[in-house]
Amino acid sequence: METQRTFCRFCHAMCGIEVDLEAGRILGVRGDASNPISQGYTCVKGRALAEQHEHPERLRSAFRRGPEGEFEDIGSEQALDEIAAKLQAIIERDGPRAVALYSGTHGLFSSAAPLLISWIRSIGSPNYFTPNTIDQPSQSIAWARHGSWDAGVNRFEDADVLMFLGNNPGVSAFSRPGGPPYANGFKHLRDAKKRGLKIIAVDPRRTQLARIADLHLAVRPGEDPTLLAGMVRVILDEELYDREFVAAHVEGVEELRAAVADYTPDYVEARTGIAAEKVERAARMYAGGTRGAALSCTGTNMAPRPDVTQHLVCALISLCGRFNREGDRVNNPGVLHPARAPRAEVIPPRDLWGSGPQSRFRGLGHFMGEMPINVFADEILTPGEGQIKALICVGGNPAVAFPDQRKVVRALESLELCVTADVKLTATARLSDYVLGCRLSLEKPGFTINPEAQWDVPFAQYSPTLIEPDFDVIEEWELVWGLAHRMRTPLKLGRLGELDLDRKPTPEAYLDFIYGQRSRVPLEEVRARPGGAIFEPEEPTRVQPARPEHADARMNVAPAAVISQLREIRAESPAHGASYDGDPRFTHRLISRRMMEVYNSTGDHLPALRRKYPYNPAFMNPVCMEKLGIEAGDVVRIESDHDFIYGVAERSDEIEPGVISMAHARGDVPGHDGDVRRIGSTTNRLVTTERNFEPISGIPRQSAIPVCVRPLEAVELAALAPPEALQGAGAGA
Ligand SMILES: Nc1nc2c(c(=O)[nH]1)N[C@H]1C(S)=C(S)[C@@H](COP(=O)(O)OP(=O)(O)OC[C@H]3O[C@@H](n4cnc5c(=O)[nH]c(N)nc54)[C@H](O)[C@@H]3O)O[C@H]1N2
Ligand SMILES: Nc1nc2c(c(=O)[nH]1)N[C@H]1C(S)=C(S)[C@@H](COP(=O)(O)OP(=O)(O)OC[C@H]3O[C@@H](n4cnc5c(=O)[nH]c(N)nc54)[C@H](O)[C@@H]3O)O[C@H]1N2
Ligand code: SF4
Ligand SMILES: [Mo]
Repeated sequence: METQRTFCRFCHAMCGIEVDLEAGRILGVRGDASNPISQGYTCVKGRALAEQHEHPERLRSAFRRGPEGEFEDIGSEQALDEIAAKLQAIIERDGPRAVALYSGTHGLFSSAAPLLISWIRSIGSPNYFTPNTIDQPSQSIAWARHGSWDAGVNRFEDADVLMFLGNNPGVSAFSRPGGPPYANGFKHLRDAKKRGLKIIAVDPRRTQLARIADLHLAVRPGEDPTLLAGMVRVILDEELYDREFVAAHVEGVEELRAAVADYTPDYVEARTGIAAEKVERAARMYAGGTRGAALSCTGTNMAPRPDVTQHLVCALISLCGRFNREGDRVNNPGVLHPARAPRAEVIPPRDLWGSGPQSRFRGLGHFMGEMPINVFADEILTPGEGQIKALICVGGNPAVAFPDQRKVVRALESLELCVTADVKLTATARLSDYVLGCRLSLEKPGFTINPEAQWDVPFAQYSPTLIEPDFDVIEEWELVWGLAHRMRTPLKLGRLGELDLDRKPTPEAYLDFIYGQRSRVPLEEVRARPGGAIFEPEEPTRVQPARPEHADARMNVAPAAVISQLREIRAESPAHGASYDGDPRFTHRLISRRMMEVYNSTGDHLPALRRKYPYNPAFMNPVCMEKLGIEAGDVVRIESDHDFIYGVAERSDEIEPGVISMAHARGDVPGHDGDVRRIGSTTNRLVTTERNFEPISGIPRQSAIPVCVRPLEAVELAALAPPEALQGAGAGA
């Protein structure tokens, strides 16, 4: 047996781990206590790496689906030959726009990410999709419209106050700039509290974070814009902002003051459900700190009007001047990223959208170089010039993760060619014509480039290939290279140059090409330090002074579009928040959440991760359950104004009556409704892409969804599925 130090790649956090290996098998996984970020932490998913790598349902080759839906093993080389020929024929017949690419979470995490974009651009198709447009697109919109600061927001290490909206880092291992590092973030938060950090948590749910917060604001789902407008009003009225910083770098304060003037304590309380006194206390606590950011993640970004919420978060940061200043130490000047010496200067507001390729639907078009997922299904289903006929899906699972599930499934079924590169036969893979099995984390080399920006220290780690599989699985970049090689599509990567289409690089040479040309520290130095190391530059990097030509640049806290949205929201009655859009049918709001045991849909088939909840529970307040006459474990029907799903009720006193809290991307296609107790269902069936979406990114309302809920009648239960199917809780999807 040998022990190797590597890092977990089940999720984006990349905790340091030690793996015991014997003859290509994983005997044990432990946290690496010497890793300065994760400090020995692992979660239940990381400890399931052995199961994930060795699961009997893993894809161990490439398959072609036959006419009866059966999958035939044809091996990856033949699969690539056939796929390339089919793509070529479709492009010749219908033009490049007929080909689309979806790079899901595991496409984006993989070293293939830049290659995937290069390939679809090279073909000449604008149909490049990623989860970015259904995750937190309002982050980029708000910072672009508001303007930003080259040296970034205050570092987590220095913060004395942090306000989190719709973020639960202890479970998601995720946060935003200014928040804790991803890996073991909850411990970093608890340590920071010991040194005096104050935490404000804004979440309808009493989360793990809310329980350690100094102030928990249990906002009514979707009412964050009103809450934030109320807080900004207090900060401006009481002159709690950083007047010196604002005078030098911020404009629009008077317009913003006028727009939030009507967000009076009474109005805010009536609408958000938070006592006026508590809103004031939160504003004073946040503004009373000296360093530390406000940050908002998926909860707020999926609820209605994320563009406004996110803008007000930017305004809370700029009004209080929570940016790194000239001379401040830059703790992480980049390791695998290029060296950077940021400046204490404003990056002025700019438009990042509106000029790229257009979609045929809803006035939407390219956003940050991507086609919005909002239009994905319609672009496939609607005949005419530009219709998508072929899809390559890498490390993603649209059949359960995309809004409007029923339409997305119809779209996937209707494709002329659907290719999925994954590690298991997912709901999406089963609808595909070709499925290519991919290498899992320990079967490929890698660097910790993805989480580097969230680390306050210049740490980096490399892992070689630890297990060489004896079956036919490929890396994601090999899929792209294999198609480009056959189709002769150039792979041009800007300053990195062009990848040779005739000589396939080795896995290590590929990493050198992608990361090695611009990293501050040569890859060889990182490779030479098993377990990783902190790579301090000889001289500490400091924030540089502003360039004179930037002296007049200002961030804008009052862009016209935001001001008019603030007026629109204020014109609604205060009862709006409480009455679920004024529609008496909808008695509850369903909010999104992450579960520790799965990563979106990844891991839902692994026995160790299914032990606690094989399905995704519909968490409800006991008062609601009593009113409905249901017990934990009963199946309920949850209905929005668009569609319905079945859910398995679970008791939770973390949420108020009137709220249902449920994860997304579980279950399977609608035909599997009868399996709800075994595999769960996806909340995405409740979401429509045609209403309640943001105008620039198209992100639809994926949290704070107005719904009604009722128990199933005995006859419905019987019609849904034979009782034994509902009871079976065996492993595997
Ligand atoms: N274990 C695990 N980790 C994950 C994932 C996973 O599936 N499982 N997914 C990964 C992905 S893709 C992402 S993008 C990140 C996301 O990371 P986070 O954004 O931290 O995700 P959550 O843990 O769901 O936290 C969102 C919180 O928002 C709250 N919320 C819901 N609606 C509202 C609202 O209207 N207002 C406010 N203020 N709060 C609201 C929810 O109750 C929840 O606690 O996590 C990543 N990490
Ligand atoms: N209603 C609602 N909808 C949402 C959200 C929400 O909160 N509410 N969250 C949204 C967010 S933030 C996101 S990011 C998206 C996620 O959307 P997707 O990325 O489409 O969904 P995942 O389930 O993360 O898909 C990852 C896939 O990668 C596979 N995989 C795992 N490891 C590997 C690997 O090493 N290689 C390859 N090739 N494949 C691998 C898994 O089996 C899985 O099928 O969902 C979005 N949808
Ligand atoms: S938090 Fe993410 S990286 Fe860390 S052990 Fe869990 S799954 Fe792995
Ligand atoms: Mo995400």
